[in-house]
Amino acid sequence: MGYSRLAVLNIFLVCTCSAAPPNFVLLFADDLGFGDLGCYGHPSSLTPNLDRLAAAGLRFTDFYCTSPVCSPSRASLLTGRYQTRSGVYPGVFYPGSRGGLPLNETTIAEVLKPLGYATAAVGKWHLGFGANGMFLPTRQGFDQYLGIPYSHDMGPCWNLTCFPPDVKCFGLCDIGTVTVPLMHNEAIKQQPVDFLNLERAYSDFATSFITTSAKKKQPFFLYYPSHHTHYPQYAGPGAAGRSSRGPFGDSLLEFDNTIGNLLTTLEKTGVINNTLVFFTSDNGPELMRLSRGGNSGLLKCGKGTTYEGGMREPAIAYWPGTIRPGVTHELASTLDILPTITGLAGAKLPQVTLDGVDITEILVNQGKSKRETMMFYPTDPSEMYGLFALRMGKYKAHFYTRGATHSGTTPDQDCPVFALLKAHDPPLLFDLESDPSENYPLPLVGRPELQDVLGKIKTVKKQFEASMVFGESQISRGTDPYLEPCCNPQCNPKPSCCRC
Ligand code: CSN
Ligand code: MG
Repeated sequence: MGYSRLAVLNIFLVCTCSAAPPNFVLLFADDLGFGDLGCYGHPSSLTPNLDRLAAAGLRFTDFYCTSPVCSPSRASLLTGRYQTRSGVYPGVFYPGSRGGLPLNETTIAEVLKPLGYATAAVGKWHLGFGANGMFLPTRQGFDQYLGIPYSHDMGPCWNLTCFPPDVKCFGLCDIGTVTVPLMHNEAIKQQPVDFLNLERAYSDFATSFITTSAKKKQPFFLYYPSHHTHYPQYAGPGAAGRSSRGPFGDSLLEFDNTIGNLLTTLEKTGVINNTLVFFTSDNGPELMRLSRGGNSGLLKCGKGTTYEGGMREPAIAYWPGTIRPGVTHELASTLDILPTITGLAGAKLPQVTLDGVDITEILVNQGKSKRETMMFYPTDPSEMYGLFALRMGKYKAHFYTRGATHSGTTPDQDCPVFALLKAHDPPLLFDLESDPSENYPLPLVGRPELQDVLGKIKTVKKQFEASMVFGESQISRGTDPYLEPCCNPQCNPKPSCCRC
């Protein structure tokens, strides 16, 4: 009896000690559409490193984020929960926002910390700043942070010049707020940020984090939400003018260069075979920026809408020796990243309602997804309207549709803001396998099998909505100009004096 217990204990020790827990590198593009990468059909994007990940890794065709705008999508990625639960809605956070991702939400970084992981975030946070930086990444499980805490158009963009330095970037930015700051942990390191050298700073920070962790044999989690390819696009000397796709292509190339540096570092430090690299984007392309916006490829509309172009995203998983090269058509979401990382690391799931499922079976065996449905909330979710759309298997039903400012300018009349909120009863039903572009609503008359599908979708919708507990809206808490990050807090007149 005593002997067998010891033997069991011994086997347990051998197993846990011999396999080092895997590292995680989570790469998150901003406003990058389904059609923006060469490996998703774009003819002129230049992304040799993302192409390398896709060729040697697993590429998803049916991968979704949870919101057609930024902050809610990021909240879901880091918590594994729909944004309605955490209260990260409606719309997005601003520099002076009072709210942020609530501190009692558990992020991926907080899941991994108890196991001894080193954690770092670099790039665009956009889950709040708050009084005394109370919502920064360092308060949400990240040991270190280097980045701009929100969108880089949330400040006057007079310092946003492209390379060569005398060429002004395109378009307008928010001129009412402070200039864009670069934060290191909780301190302002530079204001306004020097965009031409920003990517180099990010790359150096991230590669040194990987090198230090690998040398210490400490497992690590690197979260790199890039500003690329959000408007206004910028690129430093390593990428400006080097793609054939113009400023959008240059900005994407600059992100891709950093991905290349990270891969080289993972190789050099000998941890590449024990690291899951995952790439995706926060929401669809900003079509209102014309050729400077991204592209949703064959999908309908883009950012701000609950059509496929707003929320279906490129996604690539790469882990040499563990993930075989291939393409998967399984349904998956940013919601699934937290449970999957938790499972792979052997960590504990947060004791809250999770909306994500573990997709390890898809990653390592190209197996089936446990995910049966995907819910589509608009930028301003409410209990009154509930879900705008629901995908179940290959079918998607739209209960409401609406265009968006961010999706203006394309010839499709359903995309721009002029397409007002429209209720559909019966819902518009699409077969996304035969019609991924949502061009042809299925006729329901005389089609009992489709009536049946719609009945099931309605039942699932009702159950889901009945179980959804809306968190108190964090973005409706509003803004206070005194909360805008200023490196010279007592200066006058604000915000123009915030320069250091
Ligand atoms: S987002 O882009 O933060 O990537 O979603 O930079 O929805 O009003 C969105 N918005 C500024 C933005 C404003 C952004 C909005
Ligand atoms: Mg975005």
